[in-house]
Amino acid sequence: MPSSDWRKTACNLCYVNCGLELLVESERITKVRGDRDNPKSKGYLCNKAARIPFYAHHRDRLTTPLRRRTDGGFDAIDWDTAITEIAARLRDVVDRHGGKSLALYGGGGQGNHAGGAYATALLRALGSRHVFNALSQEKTGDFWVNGHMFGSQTCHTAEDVHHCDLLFVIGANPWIAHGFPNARDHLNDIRKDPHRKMIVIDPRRSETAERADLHLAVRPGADAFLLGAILARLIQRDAVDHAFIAQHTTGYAEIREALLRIPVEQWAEAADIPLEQIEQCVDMIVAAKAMTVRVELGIQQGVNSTLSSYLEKLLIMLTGSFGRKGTNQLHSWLVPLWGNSPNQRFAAADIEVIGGLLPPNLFPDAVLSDHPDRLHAVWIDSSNPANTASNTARVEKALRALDLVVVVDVAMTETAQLAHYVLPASSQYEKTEFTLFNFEFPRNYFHVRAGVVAPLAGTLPEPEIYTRLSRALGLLPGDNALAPLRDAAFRSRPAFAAELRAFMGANPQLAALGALVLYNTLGATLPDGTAAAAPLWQAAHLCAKRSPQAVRRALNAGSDVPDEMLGEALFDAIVGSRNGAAFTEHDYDDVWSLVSHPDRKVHLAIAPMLEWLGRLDPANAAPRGDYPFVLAAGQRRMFNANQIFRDPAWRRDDPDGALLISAADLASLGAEDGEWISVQSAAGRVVARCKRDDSMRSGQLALPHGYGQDYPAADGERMNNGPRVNVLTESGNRDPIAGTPYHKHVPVRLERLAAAEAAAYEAASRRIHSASA
Ligand SMILES: Nc1nc2c(c(=O)[nH]1)N[C@H]1C(S)=C(S)[C@@H](COP(=O)(O)OP(=O)(O)OC[C@H]3O[C@@H](n4cnc5c(=O)[nH]c(N)nc54)[C@H](O)[C@@H]3O)O[C@H]1N2
Ligand SMILES: Nc1nc2c(c(=O)[nH]1)N[C@H]1C(S)=C(S)[C@@H](COP(=O)(O)OP(=O)(O)OC[C@H]3O[C@@H](n4cnc5c(=O)[nH]c(N)nc54)[C@H](O)[C@@H]3O)O[C@H]1N2
Ligand code: SF4
Ligand SMILES: [Mo]
Repeated sequence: MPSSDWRKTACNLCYVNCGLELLVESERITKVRGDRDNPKSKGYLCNKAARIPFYAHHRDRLTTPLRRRTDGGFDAIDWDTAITEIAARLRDVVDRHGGKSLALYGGGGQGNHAGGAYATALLRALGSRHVFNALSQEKTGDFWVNGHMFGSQTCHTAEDVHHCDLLFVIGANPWIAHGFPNARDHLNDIRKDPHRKMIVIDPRRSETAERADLHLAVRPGADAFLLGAILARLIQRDAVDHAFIAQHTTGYAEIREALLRIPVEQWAEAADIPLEQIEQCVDMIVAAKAMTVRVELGIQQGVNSTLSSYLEKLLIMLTGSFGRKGTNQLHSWLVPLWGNSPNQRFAAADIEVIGGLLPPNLFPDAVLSDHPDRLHAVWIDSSNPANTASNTARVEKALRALDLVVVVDVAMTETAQLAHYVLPASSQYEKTEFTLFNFEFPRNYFHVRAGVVAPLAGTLPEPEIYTRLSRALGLLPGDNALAPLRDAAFRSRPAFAAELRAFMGANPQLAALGALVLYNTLGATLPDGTAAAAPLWQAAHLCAKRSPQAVRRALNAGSDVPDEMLGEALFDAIVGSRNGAAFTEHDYDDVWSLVSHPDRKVHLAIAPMLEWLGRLDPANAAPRGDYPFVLAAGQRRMFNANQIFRDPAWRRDDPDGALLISAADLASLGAEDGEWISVQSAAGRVVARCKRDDSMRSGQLALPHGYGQDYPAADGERMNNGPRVNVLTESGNRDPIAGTPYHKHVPVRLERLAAAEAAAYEAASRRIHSASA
């Protein structure tokens, strides 16, 4: 192999996962460019991707397993010792408290879901299905609504932004956060085309709102009032799509009645939006031929989030903006990223399980309660809950209370610092990876990435970690026992399929560990070292069975590929391509086959939602007295990317993660722009540098997501950089159904600092940034 060349992969910084080419020189990534051959992103790239070398190579990567001492420090241990000891301690917890006392937290971040398949397999083999992850601190309210409307929580709406003539953005900032492919290109195209429009609902004049034809600067947390008022006006003006409603939905009469009860004027006032703007919004909806609605955390982590998700779906359905070119759709899956768990509850924290997931906001309760089903051990992979789950103090208390905490990560996170064992993973550019963020319709894509640089010495890819652990636990047979399967895989796929059926029939106890069996057998035969993609083999077969026409179209497969070989062809296409491949290509009409209700209709009336709507009280829309400001705790900015980067030098601006504040609020505080300010909530206090920002509404503040990481300064001392925003969030400030946090609505008060404290913050900031420069 030449010592320098461009290698194909994908970006791991957000869930769009754009295709990339990385220049690798002497096993280091030195340059990043968009991959024009990637069929989804076609060369697109945003500002963050150029900084990927700061993720891949930095001086705080983990290179050895660590075991915590009683004094809180860590000893380096070898892999065999780590695996043996962890297996013994896991076995002990399961023997004493049962498999259900164990939970998985994480299982994949923005770029890595391969490991999650294996972690889940091990969890199930040990007798638990408890999984906490980031999806259940943002999307489970949406999943719950989808479950009722479409018949399964895995039915998930996609957006045809490319073809819409009205993009309706609610609580999302795609210019900065992306969230759909090639976001900035699409926003620019809409702006330039006089026939295409955009409406944005956001309290802030965000970078996206600036480009909108209509910006509704809603009062923070008042989206349900605003959406309710818009829906009521659509019905009053008889601007709904009666033909669509009659043909494709049930329950219209009931929701019509509920929406007509809304006192529009009062709700508009609660939302702080003039009635004329609501009329203008309805006019634009009526004029549109194809509207696509795009939502994100502004409502999903806003007050009344599940209700707002419901109202958003009603907006789509009542206007018939579904199942046509340029509207919202459902999409197919190669493997669903979450499950369907209607009416299941998790007793230890008394909460509904949605999409098979438990909400991080309830994680401390699940550990600290005295319920007999409480958790005793947690396995954390690709997640940093000590920074990203609500209420840092309670999360840390829960982590300290557990009998066993194991963290698998690439770096020494704030969570890892509280673990009993820390296991160093190879980075996402050192191993095979894929994500299950495949949300496109009518063409949907899948991308298996091979490693582009060698694994850092001392690290292991996750499938290897889970293989070793499963063997140490006596759950997975050794290599010799699997050899006949591997031999069959080298002979032919049909031979492998037959051998596997016989093997699994004879070893029913291995049912949960199918992913590991495939990795250790079929995996050896896959191109470019992509063994970790082996579990997709079964997924490809299932997908080909579910949607044979769509798979045929995506693969361009003619009659020479018989139905029974279509799954193999799909699997080969996916593992064989280094720049991603389409796996389904639907007709727009196929969307109805993706609805799970047996009548293939959208069920509009959801009783708990209509009750909630009836309970909304406009008197509660304004903030509380003790805490007069509303903080959006966790804004996406040009230079943040969850907890993925740790070296502060990656950021080209906003080094301290500033508190954004309007000029009026800054003046009433008597503070200077750039001053260090104390932000106090009911849960805790952080100090941040303030920044005057004229896009903010008065009374609303914003702190960024993705700060608060420790990193060694030049002298080796670990220093924390930027606000640990979840110090301020309360786990109880959450959605009553989904348990998702109301992060966009944290009541806080501000205080100026005494000179000495301000000087200490200033000095620490200088030290961190000069050290990492
Ligand atoms: N740069 C960057 N991009 C990212 C990420 C990142 O860390 N950095 N993370 C990725 C991830 S994991 C996610 S989930 C997405 C999230 O992506 P987004 O949800 O688009 O990003 P946010 O900035 O969290 O919030 C979106 C908008 O909600 C608005 N908002 C605040 N309060 C309210 C309210 O009460 N009502 C309404 N309607 N809007 C409100 C904010 O002003 C903001 O403009 O971004 C992804 N992309
Ligand atoms: N207050 C507030 N809190 C929030 C949010 C907010 O807006 N406000 N946003 C929420 C949202 S939307 C999200 S998605 C979550 C994200 O929060 P988390 O679920 O904690 O996920 P990440 O921040 O992406 O952290 C990824 C972790 O994976 C590690 N990692 C990177 N590569 C690998 C790898 O290859 N293998 C392994 N094993 N580990 C790896 C990184 O070092 C990092 O520790 O945060 C949530 N928390
Ligand atoms: S949009 Fe997301 S995936 Fe694409 S380059 Fe930017 S951060 Fe990476
Ligand atoms: Mo997220």
